[in-house]
Amino acid sequence: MTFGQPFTGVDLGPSSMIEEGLPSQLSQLGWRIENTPEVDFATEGREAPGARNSEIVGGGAFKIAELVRTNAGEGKFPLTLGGDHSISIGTLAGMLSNYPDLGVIWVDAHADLNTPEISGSGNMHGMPVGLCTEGMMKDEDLRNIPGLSWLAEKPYKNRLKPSNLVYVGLRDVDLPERATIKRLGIKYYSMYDIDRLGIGRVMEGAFQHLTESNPSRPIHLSYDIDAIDPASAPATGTAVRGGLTYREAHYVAERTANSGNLVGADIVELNPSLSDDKGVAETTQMGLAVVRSFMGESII
Ligand code: 6HN
Ligand code: MN
Ligand code: MN
Repeated sequence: MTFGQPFTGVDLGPSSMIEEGLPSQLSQLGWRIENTPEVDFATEGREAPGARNSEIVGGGAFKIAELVRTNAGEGKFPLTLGGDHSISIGTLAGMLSNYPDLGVIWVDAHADLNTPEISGSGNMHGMPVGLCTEGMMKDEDLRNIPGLSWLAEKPYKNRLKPSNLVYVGLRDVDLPERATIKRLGIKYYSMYDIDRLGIGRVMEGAFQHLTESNPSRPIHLSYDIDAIDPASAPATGTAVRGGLTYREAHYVAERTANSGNLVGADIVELNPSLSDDKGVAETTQMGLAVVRSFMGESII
């Protein structure tokens, strides 16, 4: 999926990671892998004001939601490789249909909390949280956006509760998103908080927030590779300086795996066409390392 943002090439992220050995690396960790064929997306469609390519993006997200919903429903762990972050409209909806009380850790430089009404860019990779979180969109508004009406119907009507969401890594948040974070009381750890507390205490705080009322709360991790500093992960479309270090990026994933609560995950926004060979190799290896870490790889 590339239609949630302006750059071509982000659809090559999954094949980069797969060609560099993701399946065998996961097998080595003890996972049995069932490879779902690449999702076929439309290439043209209608759009609503404020939501570029909404029919392509929303229609694609629906296909992803169906796959995630059925696989998670069979007790499998859906690992979704992006593609731009609009794919998480589908993963969130699919996970929420199985787990209404789902917790979400959103690791990203950005909050992705826009809606067509408040987005400055109209790019839908900035909207997955905004479209799937309670207190944001009315069903009647969803029904009027080409590609998104399915989100207003069963089994995809469940919304993420704002109190079940934690952000890690924020450093480029639009003004309407800031107001929304405050309005909904969403827990966040920005880069300022990571500097202040250290990544160890940040992740303790994140898990305390998500599990204090329900120790076995199922958790979904949505990991945007642009959360990581461009020094370690340059091949991405909306790079922002001052991000997670190489070790912090691992630790977020490792601590999440150790919780025992993880039931699904996304890795998104690796774009192998946006850097030189060295940058692409570094970013791909970074993505693989992060995935292995949240899928259970440990140092000892
Ligand atoms: N991502 N907040 C900006 C926008 O256009 O809405 C950037 C979004 C980036 C989205 O990185 O997944
Ligand atoms: Mn994102
Ligand atoms: Mn981002």
